[in-house]
Formats: sequence, C-alpha cells, structure tokens
Amino acid sequence: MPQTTVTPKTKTRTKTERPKLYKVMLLNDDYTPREFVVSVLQAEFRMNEAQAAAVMLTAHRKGVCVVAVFTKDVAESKAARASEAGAAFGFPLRFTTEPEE
Ligand code: TYC
Repeated sequence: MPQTTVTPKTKTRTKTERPKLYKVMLLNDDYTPREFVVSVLQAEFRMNEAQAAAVMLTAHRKGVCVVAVFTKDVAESKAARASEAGAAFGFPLRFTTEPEE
C-alpha cells in the first residue's frame, strides 16, 4: 500500500488569555473574636492554624490583610461565604475582593 504523507498547510497557534485574578481581603473589626477569625480562615481558605493565625494577626494590626488570590467568581463566593459565617454568629467579620494590579 502506498504511503501518503499529509503536510498541514496552516499552523494553529492557540493564544490563551490568563484570567484576571482577584484578592480576597480580610478586614479588621473590634468585635469578632480572634479564634473565630482563625477558624473561618481555616475552614474557607484551607489554611492550617499557623497560617490562619498569621493572617488574622496582620489584619488585626494593620486593618487589612490579603488572604488569597483566585479567579473572580471563586474570590467573590469565598469572600461571601466567609462573611456569612461571621454574620451567622452575629459578628461583623468582613471579607472583600479587589482585582490584582
Ligand atoms: N480585632 C479583633 C479582636 O481584637 C480580632 C480580629 C482580627 C477581627 C482580624 C477581625 O479581620 C479580623 N477581637
């Protein structure tokens, strides 16, 4: 059987845009207990206790701390869930999102 070689005449180059990333920010407040903030960070952002305590302390001292970076949808849903966890216990704990530069 004769062999045929097919040479493609066009080259396909796929250009994949990286999705824009969003930071989840933890805001300090005067009422939410420190241990509660740590437990929310562990539950929602899969941090260990030491990581969560470090983030909580930075927010406590500086007013705000970047928790993690995600695509827009994930950042927004995690920030909402984590804020709702505080609200469910009557705490003013707040997580916000903002686009990364
Ligand atoms: N400032 C709170 C307190 O002293 C603890 C706290 C830390 C609350 C970080 C929110 O994002 C926060 N009980």
